[in-house]
Amino acid sequence: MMSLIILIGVVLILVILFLIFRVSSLVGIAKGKEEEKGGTWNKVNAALFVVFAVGGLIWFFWYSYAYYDEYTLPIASEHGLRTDSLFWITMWVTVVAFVIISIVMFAFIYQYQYDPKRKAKYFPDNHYLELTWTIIPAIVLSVLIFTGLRAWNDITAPASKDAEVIEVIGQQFAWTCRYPGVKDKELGKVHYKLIDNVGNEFGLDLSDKNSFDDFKSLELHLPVGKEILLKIRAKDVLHSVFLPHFRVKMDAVPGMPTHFKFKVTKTTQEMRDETGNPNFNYELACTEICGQGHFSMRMPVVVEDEESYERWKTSQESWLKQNPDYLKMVPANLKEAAMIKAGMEKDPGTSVAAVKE
Ligand SMILES: [Cu+2]
Repeated sequence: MMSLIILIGVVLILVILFLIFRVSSLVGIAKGKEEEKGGTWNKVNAALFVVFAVGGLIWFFWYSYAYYDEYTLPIASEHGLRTDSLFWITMWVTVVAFVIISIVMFAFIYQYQYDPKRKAKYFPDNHYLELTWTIIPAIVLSVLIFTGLRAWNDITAPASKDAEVIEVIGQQFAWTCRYPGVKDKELGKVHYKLIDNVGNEFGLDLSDKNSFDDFKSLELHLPVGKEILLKIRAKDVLHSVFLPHFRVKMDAVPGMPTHFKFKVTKTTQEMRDETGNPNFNYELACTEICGQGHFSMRMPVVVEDEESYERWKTSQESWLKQNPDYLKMVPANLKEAAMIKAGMEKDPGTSVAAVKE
């Protein structure tokens, strides 16, 4: 209701301003002031344009410099250095173009303000001028695009064999991670039809023996200095994995798995020391508006040295151990292997045969 009243107020003020403008110009015409078009107001307007240009440029440079830390984040990945340098090259090229165009544009506005004594000059075309403003931007843009493409090809090249594979799954409104487990280091197969609302949130296929030691995590743990391959999928709508400090951004698309490989260069602790913020934490945020709870879709990220990372992985319980009911979905001949791999303590009273029931 309040916003409606404000809207009506704004519309009324605009109507009043328009009417005042109309009335004053009609009065001007009635008084026969037409010939005064080139009078003081033109000079004032031209001067105001120059003031705007100079003030705007000063404000632009001051803001860019003073708030630099607010709109840039420290980098903690290998490819991030490359994409950031590409970003800044593009930025400088566009800033130079922006400044030149702004100065020329406003200088022309001032220079060619209305003058009753001046006659417009007819200037059909100039091939040199046209070639210049076509070829120079074409070369600059081609260089920018091709260096960018080369970087993108390297970033999206297949991950090496010993990359650490981790799966990230998006759903309204949370992220879940699945690790391949310490015994086989391979993610088990999944199928969307196996997803249920009781426990099998991954759609884990328990006839695949790689799935026995997979474990779930609500925190993304990453080893520093090692190649990581994030396998990304979504269960409902579009989401997007965004790890701003690692310059990683990849959509999570239902029905179309995506991935991103990268190497983190600083542990959480190193970043805390660098930023001087003892509470600093990396985060994974959803960067695709995915519904009402989108804002809450974030996950803490912990980057540690490889030793602590391996220790953390070993301390995690396998998904199968946490959901022992699903043992019945394991084929009979694999049950024993499954229990050993999942780290399930065998009850002295229950033999493997009993579990088979
Ligand atoms: Cu989302």
